[in-house]
Amino acid sequence: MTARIDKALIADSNSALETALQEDYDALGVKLAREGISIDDITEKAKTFQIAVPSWGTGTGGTRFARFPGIGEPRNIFEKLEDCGVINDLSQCTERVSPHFPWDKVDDFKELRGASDELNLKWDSINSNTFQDQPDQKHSFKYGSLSNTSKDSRDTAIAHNIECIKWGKELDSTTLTVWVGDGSNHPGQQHFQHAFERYLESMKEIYGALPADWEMHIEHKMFEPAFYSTIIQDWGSNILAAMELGPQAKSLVDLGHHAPNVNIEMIVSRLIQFKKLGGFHFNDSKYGDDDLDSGSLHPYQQFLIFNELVDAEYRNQEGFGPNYMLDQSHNVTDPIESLMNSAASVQRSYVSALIVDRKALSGYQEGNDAIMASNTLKSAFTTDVSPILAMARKQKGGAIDPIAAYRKADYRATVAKDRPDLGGSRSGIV
Ligand SMILES: [Mn+2]
Repeated sequence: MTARIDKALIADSNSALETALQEDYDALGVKLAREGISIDDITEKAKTFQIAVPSWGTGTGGTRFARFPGIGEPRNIFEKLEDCGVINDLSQCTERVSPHFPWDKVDDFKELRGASDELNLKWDSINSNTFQDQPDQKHSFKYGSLSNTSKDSRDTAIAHNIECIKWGKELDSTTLTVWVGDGSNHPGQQHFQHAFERYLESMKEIYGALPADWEMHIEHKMFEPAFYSTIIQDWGSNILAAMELGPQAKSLVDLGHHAPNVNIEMIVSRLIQFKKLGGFHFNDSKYGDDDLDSGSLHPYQQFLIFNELVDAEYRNQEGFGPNYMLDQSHNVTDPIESLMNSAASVQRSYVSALIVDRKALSGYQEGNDAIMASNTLKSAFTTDVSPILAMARKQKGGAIDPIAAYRKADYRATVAKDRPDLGGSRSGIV
């Protein structure tokens, strides 16, 4: 693991920016102090923020039409980890990696654990994959996995999820995330209730294999690959399944998995209220499940979600402590740059939500003062908290400007020598 960014390069890159940062930080500190907020307290909170990087996000994504990989792309989980190490070294808020099995399966999990330890990385949620058939698979998932009409296919999917728990234990993970593409493409193709019953029956078997300190996160998605109906289509089906399974089962919110204009922050509030918010997959969306970079289109929505999260954090809401993770597809950018940008974007929403005047907001809500309640949120959202984010990174040994430092390091060109293009598929999603 020699491909990490040199600490001296980060320090050098920071030295040119330090004076301006201090000036901006002091100016913001004066403004916040007027509002009764200590900027240093907020910076300390910002330093605790963590969001996991998905292992699959380190490679160039694609559509079903094509994929255009860049140079020096990681070819296996060890190289993906190296890239995650770079992201965390510069960003200082992404110390966890979320693997996807069997894509990231290795023969020796101790070796993988050693590699992550060496890079100061930990493991987040384990993602199972029953949305495609593996080369040697006897019972297909073509007509679904956990809800398939074939018991053999269902058992294959159950066994894979239980194996994921076993691998996850080796990595000290404590969460299994289950997303299935099961559903139907034609009206009448599937009996809705029977299919959901089969799904729940399968999930109960997996739930039964969860260690006591684990959670199972259920991810809903409106459509694709099933374009008419999907078994866990929305947060309603999701929370029903989670409630049916038990307290270790919770719902996961992927921002791209809702119909356009759905009020996601209210869904988040509902899940928090009933102790069912397991975690997030952050990304942004214009039309559907676009998997655009987090905060690139709807930063206010992302802020409003964090307004709910910070509210729950301050109220010490029972059962609250969701996992944060990015889940995006980088089609035209360097994935490392997109992931650093996105981690900072989500962190920005967290910090902006921290400076909301909650006492004033509560008063305006009680008094039905809609304009002032809205303005209270807008005031926090429009305050540029960039100096806090940069200071938090700098104090933790990261880069004031992560992308500038990354480009200066010429990382891709360096690793490209050790990572020759394998000439793999350039067709779309594979
Ligand atoms: Mn997702």
